[in-house]
Amino acid sequence: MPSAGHSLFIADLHLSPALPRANILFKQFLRDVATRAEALYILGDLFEAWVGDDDLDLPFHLKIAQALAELQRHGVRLHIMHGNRDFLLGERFLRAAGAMPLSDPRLIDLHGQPTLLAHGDALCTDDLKYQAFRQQVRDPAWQAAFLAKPLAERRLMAQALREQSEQEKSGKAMAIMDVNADAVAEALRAHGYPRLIHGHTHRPARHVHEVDGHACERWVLPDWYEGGGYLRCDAQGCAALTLD
Ligand code: LP5
Ligand code: MN
Repeated sequence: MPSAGHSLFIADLHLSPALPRANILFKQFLRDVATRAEALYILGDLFEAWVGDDDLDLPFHLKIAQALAELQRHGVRLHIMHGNRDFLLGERFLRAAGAMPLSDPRLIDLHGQPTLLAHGDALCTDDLKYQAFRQQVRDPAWQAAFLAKPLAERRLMAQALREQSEQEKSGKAMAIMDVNADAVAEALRAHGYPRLIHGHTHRPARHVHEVDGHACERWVLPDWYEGGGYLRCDAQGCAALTLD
């Protein structure tokens, strides 16, 4: 039975002390919009970079976790998925935020409609250099070795990596950094032709993919660099909304 409430989806907020505007918008969104929902799904890249849960001691990070934890008082379920910037978000952060982890991809029943949730980076299969990098940093042994380094060193490594990433992106064609149509079709086929919601590419849109005779909706969430936006879904369907 579809429920009467609604759910919200956001991704790619890239929160950091260097971008106070997104942080202000996010706090307003949590207070004025998210508190009315049944559930809030954060589909990756809540943070610009996350180098380990010991960085929760930074007041900027702690305040975000506390603002998220407020949702529990309003009965809003909170689900968080890793992005390529914050794949090291761990149990300590989730506990502080009162959030449940979401694997990537994850199929859910969204108000009666099967819906596949993903960050989106794994669908960018044409970006071979990124996929090789992703495989390396998602390896538990690599993560344990990285997390064993002092916090200050991890922050410097993340900064160096961000600079390298920006440099490499400027030499990559836009098409390479978008999702691959075959990867999308394969994911939809493997999960029974659901609706798909993802972020990462920062190209907000509603697409329809015809896969094996099934018309599947694909919603791409916006980033929060220039204003924010979210997807609102209920039993009738989804709608993309912007914030000022
Ligand atoms: O994030 P976005 O959209 O700008 O770019 C992504 C891909 N880049 C990344 C890297 C992140 O931006 C940085 C994440 C910081 C996380 C901090 C915790 C872990 C620290 C680990 C320290 C080693 O995901 C980019 C894609 C783009 O999306 C579009 O899909 O193209 O991919 C790249 O640019 C990756 C490069 O092509 C390959 C990088 C090889 C790096 C080799 C290791 C270098 C280590 C340097 C540190 C000393
Ligand atoms: Mn991303």
